[in-house]
Amino acid sequence: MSKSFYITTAIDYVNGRPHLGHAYEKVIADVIARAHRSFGESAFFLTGLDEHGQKVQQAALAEGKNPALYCDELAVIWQEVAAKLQLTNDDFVRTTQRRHKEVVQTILSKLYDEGQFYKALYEGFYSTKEETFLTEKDRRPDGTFDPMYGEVVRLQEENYYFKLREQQSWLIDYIEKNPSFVAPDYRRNEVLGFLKNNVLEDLCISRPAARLNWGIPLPFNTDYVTYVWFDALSNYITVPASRNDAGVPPQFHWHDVSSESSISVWPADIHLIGKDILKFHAVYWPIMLKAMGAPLPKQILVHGWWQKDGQRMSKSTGNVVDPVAIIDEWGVDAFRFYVVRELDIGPDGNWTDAGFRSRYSAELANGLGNLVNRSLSMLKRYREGKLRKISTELDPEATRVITETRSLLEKNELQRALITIWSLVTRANQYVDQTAPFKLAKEPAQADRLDEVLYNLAEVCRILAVLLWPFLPDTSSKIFQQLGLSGAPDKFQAAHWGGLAAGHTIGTPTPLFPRKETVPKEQTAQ
Ligand code: ME8
Repeated sequence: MSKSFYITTAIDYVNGRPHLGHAYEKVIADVIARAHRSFGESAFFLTGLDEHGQKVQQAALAEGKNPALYCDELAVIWQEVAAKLQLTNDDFVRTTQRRHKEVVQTILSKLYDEGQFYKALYEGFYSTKEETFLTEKDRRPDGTFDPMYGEVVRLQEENYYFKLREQQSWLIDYIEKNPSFVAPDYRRNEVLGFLKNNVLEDLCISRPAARLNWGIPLPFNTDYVTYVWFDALSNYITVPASRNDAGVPPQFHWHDVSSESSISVWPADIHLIGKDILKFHAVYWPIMLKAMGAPLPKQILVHGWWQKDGQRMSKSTGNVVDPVAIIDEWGVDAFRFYVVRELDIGPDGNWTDAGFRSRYSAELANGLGNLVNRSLSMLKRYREGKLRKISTELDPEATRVITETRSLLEKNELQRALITIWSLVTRANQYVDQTAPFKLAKEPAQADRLDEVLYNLAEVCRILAVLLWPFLPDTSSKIFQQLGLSGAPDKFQAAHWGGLAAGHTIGTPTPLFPRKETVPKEQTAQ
């Protein structure tokens, strides 16, 4: 079995419902996975949930539920949202699954046997909220700790530590020699800066079960559970390990491997994550993998954070953007389009309802929707939906857009790919205005010219459907259907001029993005 392209997302804490940030990350990963499949590669897309640890335990307790039941209930909702976003994930990992827990324990046992861990007494500060130990260095100039750490307590306890310190120079060297290991560049520089200016503390990989029991017991001392980040990061490899993956060192394969179908995906091609969890992925994770003797992922791709109206989204402020509400009102493709078009992978972004509505109306309803609807409606009206002759007038422009889109998708430049695709939408809408088919239709001497124009428009619509497949799968399928084409627009190789044959008859045009009243709801209600 040859190795598939493998993309993962962060696995989300199940301490609430998915918000815009979670949905954004998953949509980006889905676009990348779909693009690779469209290029004819096999791709494996993994997402899932991080269910152990203090945050989840506390959230469950706050609702008076035991954590297992709490997670089971929420996992259903998260998977429904994944389906609603039209994610094409090939697996969905939950860190409470037996396959994951057992492989994590195998990893821990092997590393313990090899002397990678040691036990030591810790005395100092601990943030329960962030589940992390703090030192004097973490104090602010006024002596307090950042409020993000919540309540900070003094603690004295024995724990197991993973030796990181001795890997520091190796990791710096690795990141310097592999410039694309962390992207974008400024995130790579951030990691290198951190590694060069700090001595790496060894990582505490346990929590006493007496204090926190919602976790995976350490196989060599069940008075402890595994630190949630050691547990969570492992998901990227426990899933392949539980599915007989040849890229995973055999000693980590799950003993019950026969119960899952085989895959060949490791090492991961892309771990897509948000900027806040960079250190875990670019420092701890490579060192864990090196200790396991497993090949490192090719890239950690880091996206920025969304704000709402210029403010951090938070449950307490009540300004969290709910992707489900947006999708229910505007459709899944409107959501997918806005998040990818508005925010490049890297910088931070800002959601405003006005910005969303404006893109919906300008780019989707009046741009793409109008182009497809008027092109196909005119073909229906003037030629009973039948293409009479082939023409290549817009071929050069379409071909340029196809080539550029492919190269941008290969570089994960999704926002620029959409901008490029929209240059074809705009060009084709101008072409309608310039050629004025509604006037040509009134002049019998222009019949040939009208046939040409209608062909160019229909063919541009077909090509747009193929280019848009990774981004707007629903819309792209609808365009294909309206063009009377069978099959899915899911193969990039179909993006070449001349796919529609003379004599082909299209289906029924229907608006793709209904125009919406843009007056805010509060005002209409009065
Ligand atoms: O960190 N904008 O889980 P999580 C964009 N379980 N992205 C955002 C965001 C925002 N406003 N808020 C969160 C965890 N994210 C761990 C991950 S992986 C082995 C374990 C992103 O639910 C965040 O950056 O807090 C992260 O990539 C993902 O959502 C999950 O965050």
